[in-house]
Amino acid sequence: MTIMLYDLAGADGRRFSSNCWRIQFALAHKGLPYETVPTRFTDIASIGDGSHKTIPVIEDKGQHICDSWIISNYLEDTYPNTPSLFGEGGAQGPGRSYSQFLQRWGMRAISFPLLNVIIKDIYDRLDPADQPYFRESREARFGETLEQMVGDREKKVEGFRAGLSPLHTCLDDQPFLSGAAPLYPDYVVAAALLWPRTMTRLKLLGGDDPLSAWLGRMLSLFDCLAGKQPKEWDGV
Ligand SMILES: N[C@@H](CCC(=O)N[C@@H](CS)C(=O)NCC(=O)O)C(=O)O
Repeated sequence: MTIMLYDLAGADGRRFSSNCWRIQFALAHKGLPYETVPTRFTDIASIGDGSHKTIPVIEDKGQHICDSWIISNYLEDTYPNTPSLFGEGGAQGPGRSYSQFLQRWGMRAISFPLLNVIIKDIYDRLDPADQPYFRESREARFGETLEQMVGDREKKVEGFRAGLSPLHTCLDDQPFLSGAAPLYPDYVVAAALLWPRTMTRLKLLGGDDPLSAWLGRMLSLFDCLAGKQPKEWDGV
C-alpha cells in the first residue's frame, strides 16, 4: 500500500522542510511506495484527526504517525525486510543511537544557526496564505522581527561554515558520512542543507568545499530525487 507523506510546501509547491526531507530520503532508501501531499503550515490542523502540530506526518496502514525520528523508527520496525536506515542490526543495532546523535547534532549545529540567516528568505518563499501565521508565530517565539533576526547575517554565515568542520574531516576519508554508502546520518545532514538550497540565494557552501561534492552525490541518489527540486543556489 502506498504511504502518504504530508510534506511542507512553499509557494509554487517547493518542498523545503529538512524534517520532511529526512523522511523522503528514508522512504526512498527503503524502496517503499509513497506519495507526498503538499501541505502548508496552515493546513497541518486538517491532517487526520486534527491533533498534529508539526509535519512530517505519514499515513500508513490506516494510522497517522508524526515526528521524523518516530517515523524513521516506525519504518525500520514495520518494514524489516527493506534496507536498514541505521546499518547493521537495524533499530536494535548501534547505528540507531549514532543516527539519533547526528539528528540532534544537525539541529543544533546546522538548522538552529541557519534560522538566523535564512528566516526572512523562508518567509518570502512561503505561500501567501502561510505568511501572516509564519511571521506572527516566529516573531512571538523569538522576540524579534524577521528582519532583525537576519541582521549581520554575513558574519553568522562565517561561524556556520566553521561549525561544519567535523563533516569536512569525515568526508576527506570516505564518500559518505556513513562510509561507502549513505545511511540515515547522511540523510539528516543533506536534508538540513536542502533547506537553505531551496529557500535562499545566499550560497552557504563554497565550490571547493568537500561538502559540495558530497551534497552532489546526495542529490543524485534515487534517480535525482532531491536534485530535481527547485533550488536557489547556483551549482550544487
Ligand atoms: N521534532 C519534529 C519537528 C517537526 C517540525 O518542527 N516541523 C515543522 C516544519 S519543518 C512544523 O511542522 N512546524 C509547524 C509550525 O510551525 O506551525 C520532527 O522531527 O518531526
